[in-house]
Parts: sequence; structure tokens; C-alpha cells
Amino acid sequence: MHPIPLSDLPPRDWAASSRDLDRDGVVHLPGALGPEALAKVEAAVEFSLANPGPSARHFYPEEAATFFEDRGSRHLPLVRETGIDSMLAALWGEDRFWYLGEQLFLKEGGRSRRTPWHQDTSYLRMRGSQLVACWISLDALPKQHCLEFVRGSHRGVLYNGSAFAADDETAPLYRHSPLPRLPDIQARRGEFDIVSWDVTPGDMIVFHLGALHGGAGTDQRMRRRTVSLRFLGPDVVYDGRVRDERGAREGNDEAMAGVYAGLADGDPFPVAHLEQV
Ligand SMILES: O=C(O)CCC(=O)C(=O)O
Repeated sequence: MHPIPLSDLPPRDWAASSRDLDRDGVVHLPGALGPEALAKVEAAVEFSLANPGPSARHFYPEEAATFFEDRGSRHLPLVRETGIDSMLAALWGEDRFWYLGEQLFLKEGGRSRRTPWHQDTSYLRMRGSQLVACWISLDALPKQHCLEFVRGSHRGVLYNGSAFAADDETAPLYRHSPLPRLPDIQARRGEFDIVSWDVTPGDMIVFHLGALHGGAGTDQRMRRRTVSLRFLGPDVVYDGRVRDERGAREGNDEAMAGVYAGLADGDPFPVAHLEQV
């Protein structure tokens, strides 16, 4: 399928959006997806929810509200059919990039928890400027239920990941790590430059995977279905910084051990196992 040209997509000042993304690590693109494109995203998300992949999980299963996550690499066609590939090319000035897969979250059934503050790069061994997620909510969300970001944090410290522990959202993913523990952003919000938006279905938020971000929970009778489509470009290198001094591997890192074998910090990221967009 040929990419949908930018001229067929909702108009925007792409140079300004590109500057915002580079400076802030995040940019809100209101109305990026028209009704047809949005319907395709919704169908893809509903398919994934009805057919969870092997890594699907329920966070905090002891709690009444649902907080479900699924990851996979089943929706690359969607990227082309919605013009997201053309939008990314406009943001990056680069039309060669790879699909890192999708991550879905479903929160419903009462007051679900927040998604703890974290950086995706704590879980992924990647470093570079061309490393983003396109986050889409299928449900209208007022600002206080949106995904939130610490502006500019993609250029700052790489923190240890959050283990998503029920009793402490900053509890570290890697127990014996030189990476500093996450600050308690939620407890000290006033100290951080936090940004979020009211979003309506069709909006897209593009953020650098190194940006600190955290997602609101839900209230009674709310449904919050969100999907992140993630990509990397050619300037991304393997991030070989030690995560756990005792060699423990976690989550995605464990699954990628074979791909990373023999790589040194700063080597070009091995893209052979990924699908080019
Ligand atoms: O939507 C959310 O609550 C979390 C999203 C998120 O953390 C991500 O897409 O990386």
C-alpha cells in the first residue's frame, strides 16, 4: 500500500509540531485521525482486547477495577492505513523507520489506578532522538484523565523503571541498579513541569520514549481505552548501560536477550528483527 500523502491528511504546521516534539519530548496533535482512520484504530484495539496476546496481563488483580495491558506487533497495517507513517515522516524529516509494536491499556469498572510515572526507555534498550510512541485514546478524556508528561524529561536522567508495585509506584524494576530510583512525581507534582491535554477521539499525542509519563486512572462509569504505536528511526543505538548489576533481566529485556547478544553500548540498534514501516 502507498503511504497516504500528507496533503490528504488533516492540515497542520508540521514544522512547528516537529520543533515541539524535539524540545518538549511530547506534542499533542488534535484531530490527527479522521473518522475513517479512527474507526480502523478502534477495530484494531477491539480485536486485540478480544484476542489478548501472550504478554497480556492484569495489573493489580486484587482490585475491583480492570487495569489491563497487552503488547504485540499485530497492527503495522493500521499505521499505513491511517497515515500515521506519513505524519511521523513529517515530524522526523525521515521516511525510513521501524515498528516497535503496540501497547494497549484498558481501564474500566470503577476507580482504576494511575499508570505509574515511568520512562519507556527504562524497559527498552534504545537511545536516540527517533524513538516515539503515538498515543491514541478511543474515549474522550478530560485533561485530568489523560496521559501526563514531564516536559523536556526525554533529555534528562534515565531512571530505574517502576515495578508497578501496588504499595509504592516508585519501587524499582531493577533491584541492584546504578540507575537512580524514580522521583515520587505524583507526591511532588508542583516541582515538575507537567503537561497534559483534554483529548477527543481522533487526537494523537506523540511522545519520546524517554519522556517521563504517567496515566490517570478512571472514575466510576468511565471506560479508558488507549493504544500506543511505537517506532524507532535510524539514529537509535543500543543502550548498553547496566540495568541490574547482578545480571537480572526483566520483562521485555529478557525477551530480547538473543537479539542483544554481543552488542556494545552505542552500536546501531539491531533492526533486522523489526518490521520496516
Ligand atoms: O495510557 C496510559 O495510562 C499509559 C500509557 C503508557 O504508559 C504508554 O503508552 O507508554
